[in-house]
Amino acid sequence: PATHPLGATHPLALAPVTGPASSVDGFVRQFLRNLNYERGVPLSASSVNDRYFALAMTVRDYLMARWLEDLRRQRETKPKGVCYLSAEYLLGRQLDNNLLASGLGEIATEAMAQCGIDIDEMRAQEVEPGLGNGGLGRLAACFIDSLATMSVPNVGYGIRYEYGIFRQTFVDGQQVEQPDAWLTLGSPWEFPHPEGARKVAFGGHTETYDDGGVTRSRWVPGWHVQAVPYNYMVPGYLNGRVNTLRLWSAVATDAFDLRIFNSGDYEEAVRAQTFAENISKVLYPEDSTPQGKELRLQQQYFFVAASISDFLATTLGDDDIATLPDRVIFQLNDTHPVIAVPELMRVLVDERHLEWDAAWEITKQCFAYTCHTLLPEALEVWSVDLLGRLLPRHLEIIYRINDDFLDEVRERFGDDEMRIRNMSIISEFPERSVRMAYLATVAGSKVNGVAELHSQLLRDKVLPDFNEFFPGKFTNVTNGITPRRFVRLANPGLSELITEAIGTGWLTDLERLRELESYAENPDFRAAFGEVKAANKRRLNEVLFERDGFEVSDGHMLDVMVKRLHEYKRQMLKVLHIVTQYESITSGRVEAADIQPRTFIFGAKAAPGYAMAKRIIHLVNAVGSVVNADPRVEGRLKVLFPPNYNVTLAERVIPAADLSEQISLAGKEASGTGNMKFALNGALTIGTDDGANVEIRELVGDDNFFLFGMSEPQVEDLWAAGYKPADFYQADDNLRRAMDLIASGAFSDGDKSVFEPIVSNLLYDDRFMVLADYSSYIAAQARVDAAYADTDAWTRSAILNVARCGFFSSDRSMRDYIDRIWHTPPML
Ligand code: Z15
Repeated sequence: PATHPLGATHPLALAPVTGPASSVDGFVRQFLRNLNYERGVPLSASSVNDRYFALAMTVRDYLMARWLEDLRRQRETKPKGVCYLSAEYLLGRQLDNNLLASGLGEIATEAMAQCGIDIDEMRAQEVEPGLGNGGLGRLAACFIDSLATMSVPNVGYGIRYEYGIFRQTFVDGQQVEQPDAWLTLGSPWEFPHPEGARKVAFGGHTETYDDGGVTRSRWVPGWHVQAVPYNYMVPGYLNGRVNTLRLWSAVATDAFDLRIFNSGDYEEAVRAQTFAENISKVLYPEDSTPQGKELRLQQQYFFVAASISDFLATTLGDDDIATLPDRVIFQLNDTHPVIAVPELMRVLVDERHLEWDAAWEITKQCFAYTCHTLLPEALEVWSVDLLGRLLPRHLEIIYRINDDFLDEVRERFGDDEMRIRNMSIISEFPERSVRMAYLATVAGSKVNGVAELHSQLLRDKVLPDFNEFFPGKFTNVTNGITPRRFVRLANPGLSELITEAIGTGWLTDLERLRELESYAENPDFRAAFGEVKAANKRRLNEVLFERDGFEVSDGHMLDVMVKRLHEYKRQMLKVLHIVTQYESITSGRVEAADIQPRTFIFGAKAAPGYAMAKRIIHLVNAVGSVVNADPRVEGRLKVLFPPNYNVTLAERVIPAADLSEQISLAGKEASGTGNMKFALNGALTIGTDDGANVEIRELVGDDNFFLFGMSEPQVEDLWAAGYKPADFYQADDNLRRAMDLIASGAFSDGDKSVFEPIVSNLLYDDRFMVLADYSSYIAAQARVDAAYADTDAWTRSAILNVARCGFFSSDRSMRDYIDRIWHTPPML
C-alpha cells in the first residue's frame, strides 16, 4: 500500500481530500461554511464583502484539489516548465474568470439566488488587481491563462505591489492620480506563504579569495530583504488544471531588525522595516518610458532573485544543476527581469561552484527574451554607477559576459572598433551604462518581437549586428489575447450566438470561428449579430451612467480609442478629427443633420510625469465639454472620457464598439493587443499599417478594414527628407482650421496659453507625424461614415472580422512559443 511521504497512517491523508459536491446544494453548504467558519459571520449579519469573500473561497475550494494534484504530478514527473518572469500582471477581476474555468457559473448563480444574494453585486465588489500598466502586463495575464488551458506547466513570477496602477480622476478636466489601495478589504484569491520566504541581498562590495589556487570573486552584501511569496490559482478553462502565479512581497529580515534592535535604536529599526517594505510598495506607472530610478532596479532584482532561488529550492531540489535546461525556461518579459541573467550566473558560479564556461552554457539555454518596443527611449539602460552600487557582483559578471562576447565578435568580424562599440553591452555615452536589451540578446536562446512587422524591424533596424552575429536567434511570435475573458466573459451575447451557429469548442480552438464566414451572408444571423451589438451598447450605457453619470445617445456609431496615453499612439489625431467635424458644423460649412452621429469614447491614463500626455488628456476633456454642450451640434457628436480606464471597463467598452481606433505612427506600436480584442468582438478597425494591425488587415481583408497613413518605409523616407509639419498645416485648410480653433482658446475659455504647447509641438516638432497623416486619416473617416450608413454591409464586415481573427488567440501565441522557443510539451 502507498505510504504518505510524511509517514501518515490515516488513509484519508494519502491524497488531498476532495472538494465540495458539484451541485447547487453542495455549493450552498460550502458557501455557508466559509461564511460562518472563515468569515465568522452568519448570513443574516454578513456584509457584502463577507459574502463576496465566502463566494470566492467557495470557488477556490472547488479548484483546490486540482491545484494540489497538479503540483503533485509535477513533483513526480519533473516535466520542463515555463517560468514567466514579468514585472507586471494586469489580471483584471478574478471571480467570473474562475467561475468560468471551473464550470461553476450556473451552479453559483443558482446557489447565490437561493441564499437571497445577487451575484452581480458580488462581482461588483471585487477590486481588480491592477498590477500592470497596459499591454505588456495584460499580455502576461493572457499568456498564463492560455498555458493553464493548454496544460503546460508554468509559474508566473512577479511582484505583489501593494499599490497597483493609480486610480485616475479628473479635476477640471485634468488628470489627478489617487493611490490604488486594492488590498484594503483583503483579497480572497491569494495564499501567503511566509515560510517560503527567500532572502534577497543588495549592496555591499565584492572581494577576491583563494579557492585552492584559483582566485575567485565573491559578494559581501550590505543589506537584505525577505521576499514573501503569495500564490494565486491560475485555472485552465474546463480542463481541471490549475497553475500558479507567485507574486513576491518585501518585508524586512529578522537579522536586519535584530541587529538594529539590539543596538537599541528602535526608530532606526522601524525605518529599516519601512525601507525594506518600500520595494514592493508601488507599481511604477510609466509604460514604455523607464525613469532609471534606483527603487525600480531594486524591484527588478528583488523579484528575479527570489524567483530563481524559489525555483531551484522548490522544483529542482537536489537534482543535478546541470539538468536545469531540461527543467525550465525563464522567459524574460521585456528587459525588466533581465538582471536574472547575471543572477543565475552568480548562483551557478559563486554558490554552486561551476566553472564559468559551464555556467554560461546552462544560462544561455535557460533564458529567452521578448522585446516589446522599438522606441529608443523605452530600451532600458542602467548606469554602471547605480548598478555597481546596488549589485556589485552582478556588474562584474556583466563585464565578464561582455568581454567574452566582444572577444567572439572580434574573432568573427575582425577589429572593427565601430562595430564593437555598437554591440557592446556597456555603452559609454551619455554615461557608462548597461544596455539591458543587449544583455538579454546575448544571453537568450531566442529573441522575439511581438508582431511580424515589429520582429522584422527589430532584426533590421534595432539589432542588425546581433542578427548577423546570431543567425536563427531572432524570431517572431505575434501576440494574442485570451478568448475566455475577452470574448466569452466580456461578450456573453456574441458567445451564445457563435455557439448556436457553430457549436462548442471554439473557445479553445479559436480558428474554428472561420465557420462563421458563411453566416455573414445569412440575414437572420446578421440581424441577431446586430441585436447583440445593440444590447452591448445598452449594457455599456448602464455602466457609464452608474459609474460616471454619462448619458449616452441611441443610434450613434461608437468610435473607441482606449489605450495608454502616449504621443506615438496619437490620441491627438483623433482629437483633430473631432475638432475638424465640430469646426465644420459651427462654421456653417456642414449641416449638423448631414453628420453621421458618433459617440467618441476615450480611455487613457498618462504617466504622472509625462507632461505632454497629461496636456492631451486635458484637451480631450476640454473638447468634450465644449462639443457636448454646443446646441449647434444637435447632439450628433458626443465625446466621452470615462476616467480610470482599466480591465473591468475594457470588458464593457470593447464589446459595444463599432469602430476601433488603432492609429499609431507606423513602426512605433510593437503589436497592440486592444486591436485584436476589438476585431474579435466585431468592431471594424481604422488603423495604420503598424504592429499587429498589419496581420489583422491581411486576415480580414482590405474591404473590412479602414487603412490610412504612411507605411513604415514612407515614414523613414519623410524623416530622411526632412519633415516639416508646418508645411502640412499650411497645405490643408481643414487641418489649419482645426489647429487654429484649438490655438484660439475655443476649448479653454479663451485662454490661448493652455493648449499652446500642444499646438506648437505639432507645428514645429511632431515626432510622431500627426500632421503628415492627418489628411489620410480624415479621408478614411469619411469612408467609415459612408460604410456605416449601409448597416447590412457593415454588419457583414463585422462578422467577417470575428470569423477571420481566430489567429489572435493567446493559445496560438503560446503554441508558437512552445514549438519554437520553449520546447515544453503539455502535461497530459
Ligand atoms: C508595454 O505595455 C509595451 C511595451 C513596452 O516596452 C512596455 Cl515597457 C510596456 C506594449 C507595447 O507598446 C504594445 O505594442 C504591445 O502590444 C504590448 O506591449 C504587448 O507586447
